[in-house]
Amino acid sequence: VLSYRAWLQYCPVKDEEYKQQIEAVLSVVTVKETSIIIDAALSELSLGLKEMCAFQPAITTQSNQNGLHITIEDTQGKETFHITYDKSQLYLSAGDDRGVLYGVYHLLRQIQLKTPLEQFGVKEAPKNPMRMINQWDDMNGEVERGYAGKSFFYDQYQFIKDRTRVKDYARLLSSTGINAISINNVNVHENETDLIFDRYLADVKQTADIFSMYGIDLYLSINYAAPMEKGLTTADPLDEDVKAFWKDRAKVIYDNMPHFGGFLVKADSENRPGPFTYGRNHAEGANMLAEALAPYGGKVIWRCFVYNCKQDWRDRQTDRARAAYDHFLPLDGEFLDNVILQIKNGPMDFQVREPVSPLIGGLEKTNYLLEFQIAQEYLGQQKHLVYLVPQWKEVLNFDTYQKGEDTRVKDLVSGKVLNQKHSGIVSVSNVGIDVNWTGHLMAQLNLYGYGRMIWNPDLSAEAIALEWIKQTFGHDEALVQTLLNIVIPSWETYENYTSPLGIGWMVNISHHYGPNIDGYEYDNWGTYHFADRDGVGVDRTKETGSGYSTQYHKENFECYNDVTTCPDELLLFFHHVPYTHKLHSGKTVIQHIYDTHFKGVEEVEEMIARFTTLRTLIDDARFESVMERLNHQLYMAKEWRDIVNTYFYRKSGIDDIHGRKIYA
Ligand code: BDP
Repeated sequence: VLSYRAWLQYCPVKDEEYKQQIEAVLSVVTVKETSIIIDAALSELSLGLKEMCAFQPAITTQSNQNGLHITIEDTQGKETFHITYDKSQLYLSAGDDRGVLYGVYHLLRQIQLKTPLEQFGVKEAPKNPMRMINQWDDMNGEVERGYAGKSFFYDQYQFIKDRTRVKDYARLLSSTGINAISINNVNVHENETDLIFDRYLADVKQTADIFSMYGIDLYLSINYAAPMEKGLTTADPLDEDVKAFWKDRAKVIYDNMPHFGGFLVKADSENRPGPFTYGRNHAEGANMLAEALAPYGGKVIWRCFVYNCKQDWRDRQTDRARAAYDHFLPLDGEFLDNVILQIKNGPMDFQVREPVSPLIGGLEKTNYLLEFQIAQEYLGQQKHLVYLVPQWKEVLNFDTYQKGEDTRVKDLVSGKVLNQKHSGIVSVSNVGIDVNWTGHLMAQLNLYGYGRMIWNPDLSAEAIALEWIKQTFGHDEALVQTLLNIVIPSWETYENYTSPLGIGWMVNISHHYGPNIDGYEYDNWGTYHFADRDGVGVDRTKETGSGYSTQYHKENFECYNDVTTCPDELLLFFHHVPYTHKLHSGKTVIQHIYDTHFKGVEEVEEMIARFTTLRTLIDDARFESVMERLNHQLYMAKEWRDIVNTYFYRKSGIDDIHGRKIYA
């Protein structure tokens, strides 16, 4: 099925001349080294060439023939590759076997993109050392915030026997450069602690082996209170029995799986247990695990999504946005060097628009990963077409001013500025057992784009989308341009018809789909818009608000804290203003709300009109599946428009200056 193959379509090359050129340089492959990763790379190469060019390369260790010459030069740096083309010879020299794998995927991509051979030459090194995916799969077979069907890892507390999908997933991920994965939900439920016990260890190992063929390290999420599930009376990190418990687990795990990556931990967050129960801080909590894993080179990835989820906005200090920074900045420098903090991109929770978490730009002496969410929990749950790379790139290009001007997030998370021992980017996955992996076929682009973007944050959102479109749908010019025009503005479109000006939320509680302006307003999850008859927005200024703005360096603090300089798109995140407040755009807040909501719906209508022109250029199955979702998106966009506009019209009593009909 085409949709299952995603961007590894390997469609037959129709241009005979090109095919012959490819055959001339790839029919013999010389490689001396062997490893399981090199084997996987060679079989992928054979598969791709067979499907695209109808030949399979002869693999040899010694050859003076023309062809592809693969070598490993370990002076070159881990995971790097260098391809040169020289008169019917192609050279792929890599820093290690992962570099070979990435180089081979690069070659296959070029063939899919019909790149002329003379342009195959390239020198590549991943910008981010860790490039990770978090699965939120539960062992009962559900996927938390999964919008593409159930898990393809587990069903009813068993690993699914047929591993074909897991292997194909590993291929898809490694083709974009992903090198680490955690395979179970950060919320570790009952029975799932058995993942680190005999009951499941053999299955975990089998899974780890599949991923390691593709250069991907496997991690497990653990329950901080696991010792208590296994009979201890405490999970206190300073307790000797607790320490012994984890040391013993580490030994057993690494005896089985020397290539195991480590633990991912959600502690003291949304009702999960953690060191706070014992009066310990998060450095004490994480370091205890880190000591257990250190002898084996294991890592502890420790999430910073820590806030009190049972607390209303009672006083300035209880602003949820402040929590991660308030908890973790004072611990900077106290974590062992195999601990890596995991920081969500914004201070709240994967909203359509948030400022960048001030922990990034704040921490100086701590390893960390930036966390994104590919799953569109708050962005239309893979029923709406939203291309996320433009949003992520804004985060990566944000200037923190940590070391003066031009200290951008992308250079901090890559380790370039602070030289952390471990650094990189991680994201919550968006896949499930649906045939097309991601529910919405177009959501495949976010998975592909994530991998490509974190390999090289300087690739443009357009360039990434172009690669994906051509590999997925082919090269027809009208098709490529039309799809590009659909995906590029789609994040902004989604923002237009949902919550305005950085305020976020306004979704139905718990499942987070569809509009509900006051859904969370009087609840205790710390998410508010404070709309009343006079105005809207959250005051996070230093003087009269929560003081969240003070968590940024001076330049950003001043910009955000001052209502006259705060960027429009974040205005209501930082300020409570009257509906008549004038934005930089010249519009009032209320008029902006009306205008963007009408515009958002019109943009979805335009998306549909554009997509309709592709009927003859895309196979029926894929066309229909996308069309169906676009129609639903339009229905929902109207619902958002009408509910948001009506709500603010009633609160403010202010008419639309264009006299459009506001009521549903
Ligand atoms: C929120 C999700 C929740 C996750 C949590 C997390 O609603 O399901 O468990 O984040 O990141 O976005 O831990």
